[in-house]
Amino acid sequence: MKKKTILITGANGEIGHTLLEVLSSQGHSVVAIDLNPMSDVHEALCEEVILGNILDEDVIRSAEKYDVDEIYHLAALLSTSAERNPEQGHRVNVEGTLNFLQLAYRMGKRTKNSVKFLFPSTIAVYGIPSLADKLDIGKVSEDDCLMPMTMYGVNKLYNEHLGRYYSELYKRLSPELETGFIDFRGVRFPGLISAFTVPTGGTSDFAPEMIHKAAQHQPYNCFVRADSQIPFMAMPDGVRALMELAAAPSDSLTRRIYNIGAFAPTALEFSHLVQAAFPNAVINFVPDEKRQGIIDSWPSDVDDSAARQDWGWFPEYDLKRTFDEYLLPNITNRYA
Ligand code: AKB
Repeated sequence: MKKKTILITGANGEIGHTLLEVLSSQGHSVVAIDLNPMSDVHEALCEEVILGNILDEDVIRSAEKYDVDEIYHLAALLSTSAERNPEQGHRVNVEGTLNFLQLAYRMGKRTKNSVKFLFPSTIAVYGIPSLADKLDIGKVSEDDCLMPMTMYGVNKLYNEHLGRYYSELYKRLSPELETGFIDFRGVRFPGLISAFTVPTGGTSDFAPEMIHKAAQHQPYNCFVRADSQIPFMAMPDGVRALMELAAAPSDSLTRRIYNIGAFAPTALEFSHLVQAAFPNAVINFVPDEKRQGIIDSWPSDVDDSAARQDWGWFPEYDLKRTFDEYLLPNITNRYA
C-alpha cells in the first residue's frame, strides 16, 4: 500500500484516536490538529501535532507545508454544545470547514493532485417534526426529512453542500483532473460508541455514558426517555466506514454523502444490556426537555442501502457483538 500523508483535524477526539491508531498502523504519515495536547502514546503516532484552533490562520499555515493526500476533518462542536452556544457552533462547524476546504484546494492545486476530503456528517441533519411522524417514517433515506432542528444539524447539512460546491466548482476550474482538486466524501454517522473514550457535548451521549458509568459502579441518570430510539454504531465500524469510503473508486460512487447504519436499540433496550453485564448498575430515566427534543427529531434508524450498494458498506458489529466483543472486555479492562 502506498504511504499517504494524511491530515486529521480534531485528532484528539473520539473518532480521531481510533482513526489515528489505524492509519499509523498501516504506515501512513499523520499530521494531527487539535485544541488540546495529545497523550504521549498518540503524539508518538503522528508526524507532527499542530496545537490550536481550526479558526486560527497560524494553524492552517502550519498544516499547509505538507503535501496531503487525504484530510479527515473531524473537528466540530457537537449538538448539545452547539445548542448552548449557537454562534460559536456556527463559527467552528462552518467557518472551520470552509478553512479546510480552501486549504485542500490550495494543496491540490500545488501538487496537481486531487485531495480527498473525508467529512463526518451526522443523523442530526434530519429533522422530524413529531414523535408520531418519527414512528411513521421509520428508516430515513439520504434525501428525506432534511429539516434539522439544531445549529449543529444545520451546520453539518450546509457543510455537505459546501463540500459538493467546492468539489464541483473546482472540478470545472481544473478539468485536467478527473475529480478536481478536492474529492469530497462523507458519511452521516449515527451515535458512535467507543470503549475507550466518553464523548462530550453530543446528544447521543446517553448510551456511551450509561455503560461507562456502570463500569465505574456509578449511578446514571439517563437524560432521555426509555422509549427513545436512534441509530448507533461501534467506533471500529465508524472508522472503517470513513476509510472504506475514502478508498472507494470514484466511478462507483453515486453520491457524495451516505447514510451508514448498524443497530438501533431504544434507550431501555440498551439499559437492559448494560444491566445484564453490570447487574449492580443503577440507571434512572430523567429526561431533559431540550435534549429529549433533539433526540425525538432524529430518525429511529437510517436506510443505508446506497452505501451497501456503491462501496460495499456492511457493519461488522451488531448490538450483541458490540457488547460482547468490543465494549465489555475493553471497558472492564479500562476501569479495572
Ligand atoms: C451528537 O450527538 O451530537 C453526535 C452526532 C449524532 O452527530 N454524536
